[in-house]
Amino acid sequence: MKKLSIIGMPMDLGQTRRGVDMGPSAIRYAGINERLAVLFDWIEDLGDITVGRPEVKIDPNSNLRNLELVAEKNSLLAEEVDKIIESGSFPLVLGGDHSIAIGTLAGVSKHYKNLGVIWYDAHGDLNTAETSPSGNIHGMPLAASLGLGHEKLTQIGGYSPKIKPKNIVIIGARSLDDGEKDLIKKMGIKVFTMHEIDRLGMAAVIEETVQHLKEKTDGVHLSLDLDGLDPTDAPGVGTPVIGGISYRESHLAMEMLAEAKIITSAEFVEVNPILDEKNKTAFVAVALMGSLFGEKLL
Ligand code: B3U
Ligand code: MN
Ligand code: MN
Repeated sequence: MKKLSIIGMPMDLGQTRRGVDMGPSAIRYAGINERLAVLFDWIEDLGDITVGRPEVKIDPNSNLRNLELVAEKNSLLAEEVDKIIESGSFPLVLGGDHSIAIGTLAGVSKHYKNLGVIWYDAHGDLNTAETSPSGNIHGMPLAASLGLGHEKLTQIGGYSPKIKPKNIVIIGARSLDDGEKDLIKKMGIKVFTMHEIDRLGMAAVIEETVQHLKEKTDGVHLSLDLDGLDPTDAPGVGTPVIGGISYRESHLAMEMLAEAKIITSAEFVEVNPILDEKNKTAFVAVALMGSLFGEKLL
C-alpha cells in the first residue's frame, strides 16, 4: 500500500526574515491534501511540530543564530520522521526554513546505509560557523549532515555523519560562498549549477542525477528549497536569487524523478507567505509535489 505522511515544521529560527514559519499553513491552504490524496492509497496529515516564535538569540561562542532552539526542535522532527518511516509511510516535510533539513535527514538516514540526497537550491547550504557570512543555520544543513560544523547540529539523532559527499547532487546553485566552493571541490560533491542546467537542459541534468545516485544508494531524499526556482515563479522566499530554474523545468525534473522511482522521502522548504504574491509560491510547491508523486498531464 502506498502511504504518505505529511508533517509541518513551522520554523523560522534558522534565518532572519520572519514569516517562513507560516510555510506549512500556506502549503496546506494551497490544497496539498486534496492534490496528493488521489495519488496515494492512504494519506495522513500529522499537523505541525511545536516550534514557537521566541526572540532571536545569538550563541555567544559560535555566533550561530538560535543554535539551541534549532537543535532542540530538529531533534523532535528527526524523531517524527523516524516514526513515519518505521510505519512504512513516505515522509513529506513542509518547512519552515532550510535548517529543518538537519532534523529531516537525521530521521531519514537512520534507515539507509547509503542515503542519496538531491539538494534543489540556489544555495549550497554548506556553510559552518567559520565560513558563514550570516550566522544563519539555514545556510548550513548540508554541511551539518556531512558532519561538519557545530556538534549540537551534527550530533542530532545521536550519530554523525548522516550522508556521504559522493551521494549528494546539488541542482540549481548560483549563489555559493567561497568556503562552500572550496568544500565542494575538496569533497567532490556533484553540482549542477545554472550554467550546466542552461547548457545541458534539465532533462539531461536529471538523467545524470539519477545515474549518479541509482546504483550506489538505497534511498534518495529530495530537499527542495523553493529559492532554487526563479523568483518570478517563486517570489515568496527569504533569499531570492535571480536567474533560477523555471516552473516548467522544475515540473520536468519532478516528473522524471517520479519515473525513475528513486525518491524515498522529501521536504519542501523556505515558502514565506508574507513575501509571496497571493500564495503563488505555496501553489507552485504543491504543483511540484503533484508531479513528484506521479500526477500525469494526460
Ligand atoms: N550562503 C548564505 C546565504 C543563504 C544560504 N541559504 C540561504 N541563503 N537561503 C548564508 O547565509 O549561508
Ligand atoms: Mn536552502
Ligand atoms: Mn536557498
